[in-house]
Amino acid sequence: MKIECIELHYIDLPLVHPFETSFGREFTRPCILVAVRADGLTGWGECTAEVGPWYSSETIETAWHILRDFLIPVVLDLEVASPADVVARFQRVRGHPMARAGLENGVWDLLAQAQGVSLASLLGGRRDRVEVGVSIGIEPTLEALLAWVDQYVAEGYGRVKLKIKPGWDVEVVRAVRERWPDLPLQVDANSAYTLADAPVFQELDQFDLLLIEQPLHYDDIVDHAKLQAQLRTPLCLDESIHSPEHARWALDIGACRVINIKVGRVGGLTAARQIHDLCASQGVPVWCGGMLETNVGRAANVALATLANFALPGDISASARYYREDIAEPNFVLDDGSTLSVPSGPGLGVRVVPERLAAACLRHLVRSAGGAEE
Ligand code: SMG
Ligand code: MG
Repeated sequence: MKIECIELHYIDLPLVHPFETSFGREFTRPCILVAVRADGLTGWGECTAEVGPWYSSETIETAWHILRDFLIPVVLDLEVASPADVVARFQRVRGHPMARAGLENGVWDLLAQAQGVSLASLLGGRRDRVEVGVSIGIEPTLEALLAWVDQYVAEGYGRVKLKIKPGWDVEVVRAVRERWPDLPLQVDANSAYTLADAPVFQELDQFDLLLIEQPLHYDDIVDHAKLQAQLRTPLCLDESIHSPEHARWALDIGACRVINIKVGRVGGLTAARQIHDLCASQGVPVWCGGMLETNVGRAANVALATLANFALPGDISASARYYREDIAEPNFVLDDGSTLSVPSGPGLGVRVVPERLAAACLRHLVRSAGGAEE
């Protein structure tokens, strides 16, 4: 099919509850939704770049620029039979994985719809339910955090991730562990520590955590390898893994024993699946990370997590945990066994609601083979 039109929608949605990590607190979640049109169908992709370069160096404005000036022009009017056709066109672009992923994933959805299959089955996934957990941000007090853990456990979440930072780590984990001795628990530092903090992680070793996510520098693998050698708990890399090559390098030097795969951070579903396959071949478990996606990005995450080596629960919580009213429907709801059901309809299996999109849209760009319109 020939790509006839591509649209960018810069949207902003208020979060149900502010989300705080070691790098800051967010009240709303702006992002770019990419619509790819051909043969009367529309594929959707979510670009997970944020307003500021805090989690990653990309921002909504850099992604908008890269999409508009470099990625859309090489895909518009292109005859695509497989996502590989788009990936090949993006080869020249270095970096900017979230921008690339937004558009590539829209093409995956489009092709799955055209073939009448779910995105999960186009990716090669076999599951009809995926196991999920919940990621809880840093809270103003320990009591507030414990109340959130209580609530999420009561809702049925079977795995909890706590955000940590210096001053909000060992005692917080101890308190949660004392209250829920058997709860599958993991922590994420978002690069807030250095190798000099190794004693903190040695203390965390006693709490039977599933993993410790990205404790050190956001691009590091060398220090992580040194830290992993001192710990029983598996380290998991998030920020440091930008591509299948980064995954291979990290595994080669023993920088981690688990990888968090985020479709945006690694540059799209094709690369995400390659990292999954690489890890599977080495017996390294992976899980699907989250970026507070709308139902568009969430549906892509759910589809990805149907692949066999997604062996740990993902940060893919139910829609209601994020937004009062999502941009797309139906919502994902938490089912028994801390799972989400995998949509079986064509493509992503969610429908963007035009009125909601219009209400949330801050900026819009349309590019078609026939001409341009901002
Ligand atoms: O989508 O439930 C979610 C959030 C999961 O904690 C989460 N993501 O580093 O893994 C991570 C953070 C990054 C969030 S910054 C928007
Ligand atoms: Mg993380």
